[in-house]
Amino acid sequence: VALSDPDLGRAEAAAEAAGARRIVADGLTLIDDPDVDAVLVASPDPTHADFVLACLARGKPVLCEKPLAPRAEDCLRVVRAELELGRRLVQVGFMRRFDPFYGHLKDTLDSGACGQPLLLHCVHRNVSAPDWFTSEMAVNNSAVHEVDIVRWLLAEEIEQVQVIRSVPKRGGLPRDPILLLLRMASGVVADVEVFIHAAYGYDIRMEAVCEEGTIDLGRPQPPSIRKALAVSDAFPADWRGRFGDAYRLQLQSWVRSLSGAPVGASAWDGYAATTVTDALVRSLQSGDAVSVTLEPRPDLYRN
Ligand code: ISE
Repeated sequence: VALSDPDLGRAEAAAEAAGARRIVADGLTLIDDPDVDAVLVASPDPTHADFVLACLARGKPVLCEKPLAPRAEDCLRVVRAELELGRRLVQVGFMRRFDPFYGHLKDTLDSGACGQPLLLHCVHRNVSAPDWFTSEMAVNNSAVHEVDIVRWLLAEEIEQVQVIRSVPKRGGLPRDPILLLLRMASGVVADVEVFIHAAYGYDIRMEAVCEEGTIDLGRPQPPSIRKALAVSDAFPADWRGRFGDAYRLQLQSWVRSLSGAPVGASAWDGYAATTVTDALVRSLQSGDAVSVTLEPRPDLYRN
């Protein structure tokens, strides 16, 4: 129906591709438009919470890109507004929950085929980032995906975190790569390598180490090429190549959910994930282990 972007050229191109009937000057005008039934927020992270609150004030369902907000206090404002409404209208775009490979990993974990999980090893490597990307964003914009997926896979909360710094890559971020340690309520530990300027490709990995065996996250397999005495296989340049199906499946189930029950990550999940990344940002600065304390989970967010 309508599309908004501060960059008019991009707005026009996106409106044409999506068949949008009008381009609106700003997000709040779009949310106000009586023809708009539901809203997808994909704006810069610090603007998310206010757009989502505007949707709630008008009773419109909203799919908001992750993170719900870069700081937990803003996520909490959204949770409180939704509690006041008494029904869930917010979905947070943690699209990995819709990725068939993570889905398979979760099914295998839940089946108990490999026994209880003991450790998770995760890798999150990007080719590079624009020069406005900061070390804090490596945590609250990038690693927030692992924070959410680890909570979802193990169905428990993260209670303590620590950031271990390594030798930074020359010419990159002041702290890149970094290693995150996430300790779950059960004692299971997840380690996450985050390397924003890894250069060679977009590479997301996870291995769950369980009592009887391990489960490796797969990935879509591009054709492998044998040539000049070598075998090679390509990496996508960014997340669109790796998670295209996850985004499509997420959008399809969000659209279906508009006439049924909510799906995907809730505002509470957005709040929980950002509370963890807030603690990680504190540890990034101090190097110390930091405890994570969540508000009590309201009934609205119990499944
Ligand atoms: C980006 O915003 C994303 O959401 C990607 O999925 C993630 O891999 C990347 O690190 C983020 O910057």
